[in-house]
Amino acid sequence: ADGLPEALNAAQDLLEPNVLRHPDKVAIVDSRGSCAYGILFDRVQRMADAFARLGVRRDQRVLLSLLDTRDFPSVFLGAIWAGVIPVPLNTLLTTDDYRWILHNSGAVAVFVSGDLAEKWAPVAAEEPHVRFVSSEGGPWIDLEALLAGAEPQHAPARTHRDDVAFWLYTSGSTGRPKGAMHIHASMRLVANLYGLGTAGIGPDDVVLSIAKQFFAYGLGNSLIFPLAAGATVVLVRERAFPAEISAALIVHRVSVLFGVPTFFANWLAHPGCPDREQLPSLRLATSAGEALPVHLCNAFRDRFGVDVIDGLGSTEMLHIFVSQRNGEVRAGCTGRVVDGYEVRLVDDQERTVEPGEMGNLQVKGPTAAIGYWRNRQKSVGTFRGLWTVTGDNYVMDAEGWLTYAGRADDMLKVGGIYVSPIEVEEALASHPDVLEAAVVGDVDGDDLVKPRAYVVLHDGAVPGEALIATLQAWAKARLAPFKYPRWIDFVDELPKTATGKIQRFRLRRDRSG
Ligand code: 3SK
Repeated sequence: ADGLPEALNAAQDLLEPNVLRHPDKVAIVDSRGSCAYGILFDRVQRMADAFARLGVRRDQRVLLSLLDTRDFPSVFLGAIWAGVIPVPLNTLLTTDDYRWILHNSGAVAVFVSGDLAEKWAPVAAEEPHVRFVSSEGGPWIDLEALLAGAEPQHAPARTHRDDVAFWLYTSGSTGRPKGAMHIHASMRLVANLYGLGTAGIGPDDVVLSIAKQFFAYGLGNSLIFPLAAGATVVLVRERAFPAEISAALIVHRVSVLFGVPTFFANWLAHPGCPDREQLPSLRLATSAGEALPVHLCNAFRDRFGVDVIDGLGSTEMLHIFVSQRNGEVRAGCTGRVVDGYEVRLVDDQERTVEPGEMGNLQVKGPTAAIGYWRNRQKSVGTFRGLWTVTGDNYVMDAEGWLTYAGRADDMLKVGGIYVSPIEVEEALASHPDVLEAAVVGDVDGDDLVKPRAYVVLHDGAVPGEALIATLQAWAKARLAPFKYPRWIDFVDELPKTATGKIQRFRLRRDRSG
C-alpha cells in the first residue's frame, strides 16, 4: 500500500532520479566546496567497487566514524549500493566504546576521519584483520586513492525492500549500546512521511542540520531528505558553533534549518546571530532531540518570523513520528502524530490512558527497526508486535496534541543525546576520593536538561570547588565529554531501597522541592 516495489535498493532509489533529472545540480556543499549529484553518484558507485577490492562482502558490516563531509554519504550509500551494511557511529565516543562496538558488530572495515584516528589507533593495532580506511588524512588506506583506483559499479546489489540496509547504535539506561537494524524501505518511507510530507522539503530547498549525519535525526535531515527531494544540503564538518552556522546560513541561503534546543539557546544568545533581514532565505526550522522550551520557540519566531516545528523521533523509528506543522504551532507541545504513524499512551499494565492523563508513549508505523542486533531480550522489550515502546511519558489532549512529561526510565537527553546516569556514576566512582555517586537530570538557565551528580566521598577526602573541578575533568576524560556532570553536590548518603538500589527519583523530587 506504500507503493514501494519488492526489489528496492535504497541508495539507488535516492540517487538515480536525481542523476537522471539534474546531474549537475549541487547535492552537497561541504568544507571542500560543491559536489554535484553526478559526482556523488560516481563516488557511490566507485565505493561499491572499493568494498569488493577491500574484501568486504554483502551483508558484512562496516563502521563509519566520519565527520560531516561528502565522504559520509559516499561511504554510507556506497555500502548500501553494494549490499554491505554501513553502521554510522557517534564521533564523540571513547576508544573503549569503539572497541566494544567493533566486536559487537563484527564489522570488517572501519572508515575514520583523520581527526578521529588517534582514538581508533589502539583498536586498529589490536585488529590486524579489520581494514581501516582514512578520510581526509590519517594513517590508513586513503579513501580518495581508494576511490580513484576503483571502477564505478553500475548495477546495485539486488536487495529486497525488507533487507537490512544499515544499523544505528543507541544507548539505554543499562548495558552497552544496541544496534538497531533498519531496512531499505524505511529510508524512502521516512522521507515520504516526515521529510517531504510533514516538513515539506522540496527541490528548491537548501538545508542545514545541526545534528550530524551519524544521528538518526541528522541522517534524515542531511542525507535522506535532501536526496529524496532533489534538494541541496550544506554540511558543517565539525561541532556547530554559532558564528560558523550564522555564516553558513547566510552565504548558502539556507531555507530549512534542522536544529536542536541546545543550539537554538546558544545561537539566539550569540552576538553574531543574524536577524530576519540578513537571513531572508529561511522559511522553516525544526527541533528535536529534547523538548523545545516555550521561550526558545517564541524567541525564534520573533527573530526570524518563521516557525520552529518541534518533533519527537527515535533511533528505533528512524526519524520523527510526532510533529508540529508549519503555520500550526503550539509552543510547549511536541505536536501531533505524523500521518502514516499511530501513537497511544499506556499505563504500567499496558492499558490505554484517558485523554489528559499521563502515559507511556508507544508508536506504530512502517519505519520501525526490525530489532536490535544480538539482543533478543531488549528487542522484545522495545518492539512489541506492531507497537514500539519509546520510554517517554506524554500527555495527549482530546485533539491529539502531545505534551512531553519526562522519561519513564532514568535516562537523560543531553543536547539531544541519550546519557545513562549509570555510566556517569561509574566514571565518578572510579575516582579514588569517591565512595559512590548518583546522577539525575537538572535544568540550566534555558530549561534544558544537563547531568547533576550527588557524590558521597571516602573519609578524609576534602569536598569543595577544587574537587568538583577535578571530578568533572575526571569524568570528561573517561566518557564522551558531553556526559560530564555540570553540577556536583557532596552528600553524606544516597537514597536507596531496602535492597540497596539508588532511588534517583527521590533526588529528582528533592530538587523540584
Ligand atoms: O531525538 C529525537 O527526537 C529524534 C528525532 C529524529 C530522529 C531520531 C531521534 C532520536
